[in-house]
Parts: sequence; structure tokens; C-alpha cells
Amino acid sequence: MTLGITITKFLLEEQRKYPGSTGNFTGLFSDLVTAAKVISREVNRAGLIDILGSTGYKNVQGEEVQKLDEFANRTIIQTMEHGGWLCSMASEECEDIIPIPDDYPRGRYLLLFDPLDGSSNIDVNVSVGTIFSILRCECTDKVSVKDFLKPGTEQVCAGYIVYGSSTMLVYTTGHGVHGFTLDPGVGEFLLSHENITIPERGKIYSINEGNSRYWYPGTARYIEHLKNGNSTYSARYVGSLVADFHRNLLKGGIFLYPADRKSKNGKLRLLYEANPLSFIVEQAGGMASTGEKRILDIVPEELHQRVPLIIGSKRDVQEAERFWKEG
Ligand code: P6P
Repeated sequence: MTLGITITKFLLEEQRKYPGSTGNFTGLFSDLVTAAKVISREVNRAGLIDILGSTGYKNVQGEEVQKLDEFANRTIIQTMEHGGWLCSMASEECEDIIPIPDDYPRGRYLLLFDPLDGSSNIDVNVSVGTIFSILRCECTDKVSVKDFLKPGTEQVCAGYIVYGSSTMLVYTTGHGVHGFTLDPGVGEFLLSHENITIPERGKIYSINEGNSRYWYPGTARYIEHLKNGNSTYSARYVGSLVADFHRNLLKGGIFLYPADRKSKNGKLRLLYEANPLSFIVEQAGGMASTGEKRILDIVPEELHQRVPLIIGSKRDVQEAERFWKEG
């Protein structure tokens, strides 16, 4: 494909490769792109309007809900609910699944999303992101939570939008990973990174070393190995999953939010953080693991289930697994 083409044209070209396709997925994705543009506009002027700071509410995770979190959540729900593409949605900000209003048509897809990940960074102008995952819905009658509890291998699409020095949308449908950069002047996402692949081994490791007192021996020995082993690694940790993941995807490296004595199942969420990023990294030639098993093989038990996440360059993740298992 020609670099610089719009994401809409890219989607239509992709759709033409599958004669039987109905165009529903393209319609769904186009609405998601619209939501991304609206969120990007607000994120990029957060310092200028009274949307900074907290709402004073706490979300289902018990975390302070930043006004931009709430705005992003509302924008995605209101943009996606009337198109007739979805039969339900699930959000990090909502305890229960989000039904499609009765007077709107229903489709055959489920959308799961973290509307604004890294929200604690909003007020200090550090990159934040939206993460999304799309499943087919086999539901015939009323949709329930169990329709969402599918292993990551069943995702039909996964992606994220990173609101950084530029706004980028990166996604996969199982046919490679493609990146689009928003041109605010035109109001279009333009193809800037076709067929992204992650280097087999990187030189960057990303982990919150403030948690080192809680680490299990395998983690402690692995990080020690990176610091004092034969290779020289740099520590890079933004504290915003999408920003850390995106940098490592393009440059190579490993991100770890492992299980430790404080967080027995890690901190990050399986369905709308770990699964979508794991689909992307595997499509880019990388790997994603709990330390013991492939993330995409996990059969979820709860909507907001946490999971340990070790993700990035294949050789780095394999090495981290070896230390973890020895530990
Ligand atoms: P910690 C942000 O709150 C987040 O969910 C991810 O974006 C990020 O990777 C992680 O938590 C940071 O957590 O415990 O290192 O501050």
C-alpha cells in the first residue's frame, strides 16, 4: 500500500481482499476512528479547558476517574452504540457490560476497551492511550458477560491509539500490524507504518523498579541480569502502558508488569489491555507471556481479571521466562 493513504482507503483495500465480507467490520472500525479523533482533540487541549483534574468519582477499579477518562469513555460508547455493528460493549470504566439501547440496531461484534489508559499521567502531559479489542458475538438471544470471556486467540481485531507527540492508531486483524498517524490539519489518520515488526531482541527494559521489594526471585534475577549481564540495556518506563508498549514495539525491548508479592496476578487487565497488545505483538513477531504461559491462550473467568504481563521482543520474553521458571 502507498504510505500516506487514509485509514479509510486502507480498510476498503483490505476489505476487497475478502469478497464475502459484508462491510460491517469496516463500518465498525470507521466509527472507532471517529471516536479516536474526538478523544485526540480533547487530550491535546486538556491544558486549555477545564477538563483536567479529577471528577471526584472512583471507577470499578477503585481508581480516581479523571475527567478525560470519563470523556473518552462516554465518547466511545456514544459513537459506537448506534451504528448497528455491535451487540454489546465492555469498558475498564464500567463494572458491567454496556448494552446497546433497545431502539438501536444490533450487530455481530463485541467491543472491549480501556478508554484512556495511563490516566494518572494526564495532568502532567505524558502520553496516554486507548486500547481496544473486537470479538465476534455468537450470542443468539440476550448478551451476557460470558460472551466476552473468550481467549485472546478469538480476537478478530486489536489496536490502540497513543496520544503522544503525535496521535497514532496501530491495529491488527491478523494480517500484520499497521500504524497510522493523525494529520490534525486534514483530520485524517494516514498510513505511516505498514507491516510493523518488532526486533527479535531489544536493548530496552520497562518495569516499575519501585516494586522491586515485592519481586519474586525470578524477576529480581532477570532484571539484575539485564543490568549486569553481557548486554547493555536501557531502562525506559513512562508508567503509561500504551506509551511503553508502542516504543518497545518500534524499537525492540521488553515490558514487564509481573506477578509479585503485592500483586499476585499483576496489575494489568486481561481482556482490554493484555489480550489486544498480545495479539499485536505476536502479529509483529514478538511474544507475550504471564511468565509461564502464552497470554492469548488464557480462558478468562472475569471481565476485569488481572494478569501478569511480560511482552515484547521474542528473545527477551523467552529469556525472562527462563529466569521466571528457574526462580
Ligand atoms: P505502576 C496506568 O495506570 C497503568 O494502568 C498502565 O498504563 C501502566 O503501565 C501501569 O498502570 C503503571 O503502573 O504501578 O507502575 O504505576
